[in-house]
Amino acid sequence: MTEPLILTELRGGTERRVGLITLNRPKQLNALNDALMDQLGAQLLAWDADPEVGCIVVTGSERAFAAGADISAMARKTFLEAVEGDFITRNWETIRRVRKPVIAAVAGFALGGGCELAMMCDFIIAADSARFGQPEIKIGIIPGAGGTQRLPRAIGKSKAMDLVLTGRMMDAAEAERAGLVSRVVAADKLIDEAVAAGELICAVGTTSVLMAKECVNRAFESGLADGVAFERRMFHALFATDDQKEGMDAFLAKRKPVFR
Ligand code: CO8
Repeated sequence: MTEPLILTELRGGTERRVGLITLNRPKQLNALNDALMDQLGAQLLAWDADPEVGCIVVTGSERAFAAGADISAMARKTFLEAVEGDFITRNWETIRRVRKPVIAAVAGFALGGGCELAMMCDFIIAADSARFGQPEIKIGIIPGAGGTQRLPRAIGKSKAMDLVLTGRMMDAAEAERAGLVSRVVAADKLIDEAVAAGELICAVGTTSVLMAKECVNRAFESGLADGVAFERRMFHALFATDDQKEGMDAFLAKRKPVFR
C-alpha cells in the first residue's frame, strides 16, 4: 500500500481542536508534488469548514518542512504545459482561501516552494534546526509561488534580494532576526509549541479570530489609510457579537470568558 502524502491528527483543545497536518514524503525531503498539494488543499478546506477545528498547524519531518517543489516532476515540463495546466495556481493557492489561522511549524529545510508554502501560512514557528531559502536560481528558474513577493514584504528588499539572487540558506536565528519567523524553539518542542499556540487561538472567539486574520492580511493588500478604515469597520462590527459582550463582562467580573 502506498503511504499517504499527508498525515492528519486532531490535537489539544476542548471545545475546538487544533488540526495537525504532517507533510509525508520524508525520503524526498517532502518535495511538493501535485498529488501532495491536492491532498493538502483538500484537508485545509475540509478543516476550514469543520466547526470542531479552530486552528490548523502544517508541519514536515525533523529533516525537512519541504525542500521545494518536486524537481523530478517539473524537470521536463514545457512552457505550454505550465500555462495550460495552470501550474502552481491550480492547487498551490488553496491555502489562501482558508479563513481559520494556519501556523507553519518548520524544522529542517524550508526551501523554494517549501519556504513559499510556509510564508503562505499566517505565521511561522521555527525549530532551531530550521533553514530557509529560495534556491531556485541555482536550477535555472526563479521562485514561482510568491517567493519574490512575500519574502521582501517579510524581511525587506536587501535580505530578500540576497537570498533570491544567491540561493543561500539562512538559519533559524537569522530568520527570527529578519522577522520571517515569529519565534524559534527547541526542535523537540516544535509541535508542542505550535499546538499550544493553536490552542490559545481555539480558546478565543471565532469571529474575532477570523476578523483579526482578515485585517492583518489587509495590511499587505492596501495603503495605510484604507487598511486602518477597514480595521475600524471590523472593530465596530465586533460590538454586534455575543463574544464581545461575554469577553468584556468576564473581564470586569474577574472570571474566565465562555465564548460561543
Ligand atoms: N525535488 C525532488 N526531490 C528532492 C528535492 C526536490 N526539491 N529536494 C530533495 N530531494 C530528494 C533528493 O533528490 C534525494 O533523493 P534520492 O535519495 O532519491 O537521491 C532526497 O530528497 C534527499 O536529498 P539529498 O540527498 O539531496 O539530501 P542532502 O541532505 O544532501 O541535501 C538539500 C539537502 C540541500 C535540501 C538538497 O536536497 C537540495 O538542494 N534540494 C533541492 C532544493 C531546491 O532546489 N528547492 C527548490 C525547488 S524549485 C521550487 O521549489 C520552485 C517552487 C515554485 C512553485 C512550485 C509550483 C509547483
